[in-house]
Amino acid sequence: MNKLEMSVIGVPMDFGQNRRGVDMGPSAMRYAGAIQRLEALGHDVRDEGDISIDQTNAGHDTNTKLRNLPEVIETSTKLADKVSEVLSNNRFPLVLGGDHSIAIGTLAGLAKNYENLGVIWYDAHADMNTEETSPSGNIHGMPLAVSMGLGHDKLVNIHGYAPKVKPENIVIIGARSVDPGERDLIKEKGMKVFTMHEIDKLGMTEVMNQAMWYLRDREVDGVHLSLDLDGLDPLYTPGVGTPVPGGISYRESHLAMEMLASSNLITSAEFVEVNPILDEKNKTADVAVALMGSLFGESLV
Ligand code: 6HN
Ligand code: MN
Ligand code: MN
Ligand code: MN
Repeated sequence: MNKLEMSVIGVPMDFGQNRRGVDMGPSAMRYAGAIQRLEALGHDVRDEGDISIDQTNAGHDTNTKLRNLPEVIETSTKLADKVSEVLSNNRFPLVLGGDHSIAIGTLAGLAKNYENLGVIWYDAHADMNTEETSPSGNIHGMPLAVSMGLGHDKLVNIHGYAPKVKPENIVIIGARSVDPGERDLIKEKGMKVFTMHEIDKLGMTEVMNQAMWYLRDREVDGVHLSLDLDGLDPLYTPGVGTPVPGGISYRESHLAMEMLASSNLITSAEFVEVNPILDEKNKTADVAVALMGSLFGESLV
């Protein structure tokens, strides 16, 4: 693959859900050697450090079911600023989470610079809830809906415009825990979803080929990979807050990343939901970093 000028942005965020610890995800992935792994592949890697997150005002009442709404708005805005800055320096943004609510900020920063952005959402979940449909009030279950323009006004309008992504430019891969309201939305918008059923039936090679051709046919001008580590089976990535059995295997995930690498389609990426407190000896961060290796050009021989 092409040598990239990359900027790594850490987002130590755990306000998008109710289990502490996922804010240590960026450290865990750095500890697992993320920067060195990418440098060894010949990329020019700049570690931009972490977005600063105010921990002091957590948990105040906001008159809404949305947990920690002000903190999520503030962090999303800062992250969107940072991602736009990285893009304006012609660098490839690689975002390390943090819970999946950070995708609201990542996509807000990206969408300004792309007119027809494509998104690959690698996840056990659809993350398409709204305040009305959410069973939990956790904003990490909402970033795709928000980015399509559905949800709380202030989340939807980060950076002053909406929507960030068109539903028909999104491909979900690995879904196996989808709430009723999310199902309705997927049907209503006619979205492209490869559930575990399709992965079992078609195999990962065919799923990835179909996903990539689908996005090329949409004539996207960039593709963001948002990889939630709970997309994999918890056997391989136990350190996540919302594990769902019956997930994508380690090798299927590497294959998917390798296919993306040789396609040169991906223009930004994020790795989210690594929670070292729930992990077994940093296993999940190790897997995240190994997948980064494959996504950015490592080969087996
Ligand atoms: N994630 N659908 C559930 C909810 O609370 O909305 C789980 C969401 C999980 C979100 O893993 O990024
Ligand atoms: Mn914290
Ligand atoms: Mn998930
Ligand atoms: Mn997710």
